[in-house]
Amino acid sequence: MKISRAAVWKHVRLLREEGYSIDAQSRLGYTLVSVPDILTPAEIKYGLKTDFIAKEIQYYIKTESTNTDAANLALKGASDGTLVIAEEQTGGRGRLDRRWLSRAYDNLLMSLIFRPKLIPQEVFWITMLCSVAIVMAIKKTMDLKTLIKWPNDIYLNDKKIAGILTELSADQDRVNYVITGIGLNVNYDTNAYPEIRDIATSISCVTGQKASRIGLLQSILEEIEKYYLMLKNGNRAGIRSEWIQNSLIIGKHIRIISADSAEEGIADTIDEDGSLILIDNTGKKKKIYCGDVSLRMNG
Ligand code: BT5
Repeated sequence: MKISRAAVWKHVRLLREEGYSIDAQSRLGYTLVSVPDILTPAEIKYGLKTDFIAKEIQYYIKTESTNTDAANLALKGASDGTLVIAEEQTGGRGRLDRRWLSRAYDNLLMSLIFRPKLIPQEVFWITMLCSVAIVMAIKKTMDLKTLIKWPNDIYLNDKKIAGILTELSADQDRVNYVITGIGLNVNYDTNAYPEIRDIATSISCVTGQKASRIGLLQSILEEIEKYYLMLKNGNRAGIRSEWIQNSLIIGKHIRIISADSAEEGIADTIDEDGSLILIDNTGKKKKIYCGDVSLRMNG
């Protein structure tokens, strides 16, 4: 392909503006020295080994909430596996309209659109498989052991490193789409937000080094595809067993707090319907549905 020197120079200048470091030597040409840790669709797709997860990507430098964007895209017919990702959110949210805090370019802020053949009561499987996928990806790429805190958090060294927010649109007996939002602290600095300093952590907080977000993101997407295929193929037991093996709470004394009650006991297991089985102080088994409960560890 013929391309003029001026055109090459223009592209190099644009890449430099995006953060790519490019050396120029007369007569030898240009050398790519380093790529920035940005989450553009081209960077995400380069080397990504998935068939349908993140084949479609919507990227924002700044947006209100990737979950809201993903819901809007899903309404317009976006396909199963579409990824929405942002460098910064102005209205990142958790459950019950709690806030999700993240400085621009530090962390992973993303939402995936799923179109599973599930009834609304089975949607917890999506949260469950995404939790397992995140744990596996952090282990593979960072060699760090994280644990899942029912129903929707990932912990590292007893502090929260990731939160998952699953939202859905459904008729009575059929899911139209599921949006799973993931906030994962990669290079979050504990001084960034005093209000979560004591409860939050990140990869870099633990390793003492800045981590590359793109490699971790690709691994998460690949693991999500793997476990989503397990769900599609009917291997729910496989997902549940990985979840149980990587649980922070099973066997521990916990307290479950909801708007109008509190229950205490030992977390026994997670049932096939997504509920938590609690053995209370009298030895009686109780089923706890996730709804809007908070879970505290009593040691
Ligand atoms: C969650 O809610 O943990 C789900 C968070 C999901 C965030 C993602 S980011 C991409 C997508 N777009 C969105 O708008 N949301 C999703 P919940 O269990 O309600 O926990 C919220 C609580 O976690 C807050 O009240 C804080 O105490 C704490 N928190 C906030 N930011 C945090 C952070 N960066 N790291 C750890 N904890 C945090």
